Amino acid sequence: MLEVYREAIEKALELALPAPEEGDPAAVVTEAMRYSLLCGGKRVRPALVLAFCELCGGDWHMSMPFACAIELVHTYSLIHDDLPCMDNDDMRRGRPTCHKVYGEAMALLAGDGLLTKAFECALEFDKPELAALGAQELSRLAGHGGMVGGQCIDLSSGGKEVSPELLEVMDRGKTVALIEAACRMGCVAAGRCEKELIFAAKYAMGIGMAFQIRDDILDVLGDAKKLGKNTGMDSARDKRNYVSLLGVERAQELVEKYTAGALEALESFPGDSLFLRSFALDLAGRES
Ligand code: GRG
Repeated sequence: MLEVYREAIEKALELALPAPEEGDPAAVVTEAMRYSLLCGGKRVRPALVLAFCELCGGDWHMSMPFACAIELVHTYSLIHDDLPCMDNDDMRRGRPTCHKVYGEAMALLAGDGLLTKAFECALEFDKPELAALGAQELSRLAGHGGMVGGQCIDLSSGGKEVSPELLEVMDRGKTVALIEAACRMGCVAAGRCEKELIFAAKYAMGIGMAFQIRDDILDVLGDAKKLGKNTGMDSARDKRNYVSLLGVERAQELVEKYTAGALEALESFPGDSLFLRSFALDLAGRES
């Protein structure tokens, strides 16, 4: 199913952000947006939108505007995170980062363009009331109370000792928040109510934390070619993470613990959760 979802997501993203028309004086910003968006991310977050819509009894095709919206926000966050004023990375998704190709100012604009385009996409959802709800979820979780807040803690904590509690707050913002938005927006697309949204958030907490801690492990043990980005970056920047705090073995134990929490959350859904179960298990052992 993941391949079916991924193929549909690629097509929808291409349609959402077509190549600029010839003679467009602002073509370069669209090209920079497309450069980062259409180059083979894992599409974890949009796949979660589609899968949660299906789990809640909806037609997953209908939730595609939400799936595109979440990938647009995710891609903007990667472009901005890679800028010299933030993490200063030169490789992403297997190729030079946006600012390396288009320059810093254009990369900043490309991120802005993707973020604003995301809300245009979300609001194209077929039912206006649910479109507004989905956009609200995305805005709340991507903003200062979610992903932006997590990034703020990340930037302020470089080179400092960080408690496990603060690390969790940071990762809940930086990583879990957007994954939570994806799961909850899938439920919203299917017209589900508060009860399902709460269990979707619980699943997101489990896989989101597991995803981030696995990311910390791969930063130490992973293969840069497979990952499409440089490794060893947290220690090079003197940043604390779960591996520096606990070591690889205990960090992987935490990955398993959070994954078990995600699987437990799925038990509250009457629908077929086989895909989301194996998705959680695959992410817990991912190599890329
Ligand atoms: C700049 C507001 C702002 C936020 C940046 C995305 C992010 C927040 C920081 C990137 C660094 C990082 C380790 C984030 C944690 C989330 C994460 C592991 C992102 C990478 O997501 P993947 O692996 O990437 O799903 P692909 O390329 O596959 O989509």
